Amino acid sequence: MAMEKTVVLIKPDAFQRGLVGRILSRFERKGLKIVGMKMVKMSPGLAKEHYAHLVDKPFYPGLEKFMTNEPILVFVLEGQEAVEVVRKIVGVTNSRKADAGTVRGDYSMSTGRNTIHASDSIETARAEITRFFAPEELFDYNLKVWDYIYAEDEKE
Ligand code: DAT
Ligand code: MG
Repeated sequence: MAMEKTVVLIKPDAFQRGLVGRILSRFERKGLKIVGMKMVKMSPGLAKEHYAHLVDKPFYPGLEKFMTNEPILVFVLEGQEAVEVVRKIVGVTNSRKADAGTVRGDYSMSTGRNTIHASDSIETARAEITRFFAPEELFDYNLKVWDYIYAEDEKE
């Protein structure tokens, strides 16, 4: 068990479909702490860095166009084992295979239009935090309900 930070992007399809608030509220009600948040327009260079593992795939040009044409919402969530917890809430890449109850399982029918991104490991999360946020854009504030979200031995 470890306190972790992870990055979520809400993609342009979720903006167009009016899903931003509903998606965000799922993480809030789970008990994850929002420690940074902003709207950004990804540049093609940033997209190539963010999707470095996919730049050689045939679908990459379409992915880059989709992700850079319109703004996205990017935020950092903090909590115990946050990387794994958030990936579980997001669901698998192909939304048609994603479990009901996950964001992708409930809100989308597609792989290329799957509403959301989340860091896939602690190392990726670290890289994505520095990719999208300056240090002063992250907030280390006291969440007063922490005492009710976690037991005494779960807060560190
Ligand atoms: P995830 O977003 O679940 O971490 P990923 O990192 O493999 O999945 O891929 C990043 C995004 O690229 C994914 O959310 C949608 C797009 N993508 C991946 N595989 C694809 C495919 N076969 N066809 C179209 N788009 C794809
Ligand atoms: Mg990924």
